[in-house]
Amino acid sequence: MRIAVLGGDGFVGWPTSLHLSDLGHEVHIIDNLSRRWIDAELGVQSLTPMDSIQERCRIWHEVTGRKLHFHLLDIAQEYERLRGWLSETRPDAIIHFAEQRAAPYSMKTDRHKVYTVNNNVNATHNLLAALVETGIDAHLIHLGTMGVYGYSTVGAAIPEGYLEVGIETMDGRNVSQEILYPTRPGSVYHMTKSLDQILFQFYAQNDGLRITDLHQGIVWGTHTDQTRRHPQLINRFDYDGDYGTVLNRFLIQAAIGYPLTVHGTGGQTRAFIHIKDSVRCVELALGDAPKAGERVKIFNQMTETHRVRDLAEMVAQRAGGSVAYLPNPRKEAAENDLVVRNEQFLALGLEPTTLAEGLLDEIVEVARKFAHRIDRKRVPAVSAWTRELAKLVDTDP
Ligand code: NAD
Ligand code: USQ
Repeated sequence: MRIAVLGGDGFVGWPTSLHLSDLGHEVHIIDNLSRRWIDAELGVQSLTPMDSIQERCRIWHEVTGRKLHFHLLDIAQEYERLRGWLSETRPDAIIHFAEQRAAPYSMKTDRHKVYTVNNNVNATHNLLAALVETGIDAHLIHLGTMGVYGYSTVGAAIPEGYLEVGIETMDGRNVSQEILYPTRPGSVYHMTKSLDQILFQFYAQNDGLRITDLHQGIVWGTHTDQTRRHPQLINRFDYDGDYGTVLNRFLIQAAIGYPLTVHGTGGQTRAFIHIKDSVRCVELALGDAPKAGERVKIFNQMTETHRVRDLAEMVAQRAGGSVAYLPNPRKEAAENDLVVRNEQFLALGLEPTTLAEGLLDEIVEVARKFAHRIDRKRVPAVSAWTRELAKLVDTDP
C-alpha cells in the first residue's frame, strides 16, 4: 500500500513509519516539524539524540534499502498544498498523528490553548475536506485518546467508542439508540480529540469516508525492532514536565536519582500501551478497514491499566529512588477506577507486551546512557490547569 504518515517525525509516528516500511509499504512522512520547534520554545530536548528527519530517512535507506519519502507540510495551515499533495500521491491509507499532543502544554497559557485548538481541529478538518474534494477513497486512521471518555467508569467498563442507550419515545415506546460514548475531556488537548470525533462522525455519514479512530492510552517505552537497527534510528524520548508521560518520566527520574513526581495522592488510574504494541495496532487496524457508509470504527488501543502511585512505588523498588507526593497541577479526580474493553485488537491477534516483561529495565538503561542530556530543572510539571492550582505548584524546585 501507499501510506501517508502525518506526524511521522514524532514519538509514535516515527517507529510506525519504520514498521510499515519494513512490511513493504510505500511510506510518505508528512510533518511540519512543529514538535522540534516546541522543544526549542520550551528549552528542552529529547533524552535520546535525534537526527534530522532527512538524516533518519537516509539511514533507514542505507540499513534496509527501503525508501521513506519526507514532505515538509503543515496540514493545519497549508490546506491547498495538502489537497494538491493528496491528489498527486493518492495514498491508499493515511495515518493521522499530526496534532499537538501534550495536555500540560495545551493548558500552559491562553496562547497555548488557542494554538492547540487551531492546530488540532484544523489539521483534522483540512484532511477530511481534502479527502472529499479529491475523491480519494483512502482509509483514514486517526490516533485519538482514551482521555475522550474521561476516566471515571461509574462501575462499568468503557466500551469501544459507542454506547447503546434506551430512550422512551413521546408515544411511550422504548427504543434503543447507539451513540458515541459521552465525552468528558480533562484538558484542552483532550477536548480537541473529542471535537475530532464529531468531525469523523459527520464525514463518515455525509461523504462515506472510511475512518478508524484509535482511542489510545499512554504510550510507554522507546525502542521498537526497527529503531534498534541503527543508533541514528533511535526514537525520541520526552522527559520534561510538559511532554514526558508518566511512566517514562518515572523511569528517567529513577535513573537520575530524582524523586518520582507523583501528583496528589497518585490515585489516578490510567490505560497504558507499549510503543511496540502501538505500532502493531496500526498495522492491525490497516487490515481491518471499515467499508464506505459504515460508522467510524473505534478501537480502544491499550493493554493494561495502572494506578499512578502503584507505578511509582514499583519503579522506585526496581530501579531505586524515592517517591515524592506533590501538589497536583491538574484538575482531575483524586482517585478513579478504570476498566476498559479492548477485545477488538485482541481478536485481530494483538499479543500485549506488559510491564512485567523486563522492558522497564531497558528504559532505565537508556536513561542512564543519556543522563547527561537531562536538564533537571525541566523535570517538574509546572503547567497548572487553573489560576488557583498555579499557586500550589512550585515553579522553582
Ligand atoms: P509527537 O508530538 O511526538 O508527534 C506528533 C507529530 O506531528 C510531530 O512530529 C509534529 O511535528 C507533527 N505535527 C503536529 N502538528 C502538525 C501539523 N499541523 N502539520 C504537520 N505535522 C504536525 O506526538 P506522539 O506522542 O507521537 O503522538 C502522536 C499521536 O498519537 C497524537 O495525535 C497523540 O494525540 C496520539 N497519542 C499519543 C500518546 C502518547 O502517549 N504519546 C497516547 C495516546 C495518543
Ligand atoms: N502524572 C503524575 N506525575 C507526573 C506526570 C503525570 O502523577 O510526573 C499523572 C497525571 O496527573 C495524570 C497521569 O499521571 O493523572 C497521566 O499523565 P500523562 O502526562 O502521562 O498523560 P496524559 O496527560 O493523559 O497524556 C498522555 C499523552 C496524550 C494521550 C494520553 C492518553 O501525552 O497524548 O492522549 O496520554 S490517556 O491518558 O489515556 O488519555
